[in-house]
Amino acid sequence: RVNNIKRMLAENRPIINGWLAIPSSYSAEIMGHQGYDAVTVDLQHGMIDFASALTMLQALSATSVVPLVRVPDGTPAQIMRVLDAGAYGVICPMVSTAEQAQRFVSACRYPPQGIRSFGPARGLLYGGADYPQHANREILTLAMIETREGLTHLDEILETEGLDGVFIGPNDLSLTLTGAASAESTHPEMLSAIERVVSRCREKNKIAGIFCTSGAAAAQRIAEGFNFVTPANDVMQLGRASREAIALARGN
Ligand code: 3PY
Ligand code: MG
Repeated sequence: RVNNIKRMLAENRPIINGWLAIPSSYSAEIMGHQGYDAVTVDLQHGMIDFASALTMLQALSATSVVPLVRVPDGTPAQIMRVLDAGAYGVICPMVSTAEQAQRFVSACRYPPQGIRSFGPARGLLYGGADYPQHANREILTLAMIETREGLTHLDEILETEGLDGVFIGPNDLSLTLTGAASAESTHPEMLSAIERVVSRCREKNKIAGIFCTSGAAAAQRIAEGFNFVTPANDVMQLGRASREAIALARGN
C-alpha cells in the first residue's frame, strides 16, 4: 500500500491530520470517516496504552486516512512496535539533536538503511504482502521540534537521511522559549522560531508540520507555509462542540 500523504505532499497539497487522545477504537473510527488525510494516535499525551492503540489503528484502517502514531519517546523498541501494529508514520517527540533524529529514523527503517527488526505483523495486513519491500520508502518520519536545543540543531536535524520533516510542538516550544505554553503564542521569539522552521523546511524540501488548536488556526498556519497541520485533538473538539451546543441551548 502506498502512503497517500507522501503522494499528496509531492503534489504540494497540505495534509490535514486528526489527533486522537481518547483511548477508543470507536472515536478513532469516527475521526477516520471525517475527511482527514491522516489521523495520529497519540501515545505521548493521549490516555492510550498499546492495546488500545492497536484497536484504534485497526479502526483507522477501515477508513481512507493514513494511520500515524506519536510515540511517547524515541525508544527504538517502542517505535518498532507501533510500526508492527500498522502505523504508516511515526511522530517522535522532543527531538533535540541530530543523533536523536538519526536514532529515530533508523528505528523506522529495515537494514541496510536502519536497525528495524523484522516482524511486520499487522503492518503486513495493512501494508500488503510486499510490505517488507516498500516499508522503508512508505513509512513517514516526523521529528518534533519543541525544545530550545532542537531549534538550535534544526539544520543538522533536517539533514538526517530518511527524515521526512519536522512537526512543531508549539506548547512545549513556547514553554521553553517564553515560559508559557501556548499553541498560538505571538511572543516575538516564538514567531521568529516558527518562521525559521518553515523557511528551512522549504529550502530543504522537508515537511513543515505543527499542532494547532482549531481549524481557523490551522488555515493560518497553512498560509504561513506549513504543509502538515493538526486542527486540534479529539478532546478539544469534543469539549468545544459541547460548550457551543450548551450555550446555544441556553440561548446565550
Ligand atoms: C506541543 O504543543 O508541545 C505538542 O506536543 C502538541 O501535541
Ligand atoms: Mg509537546
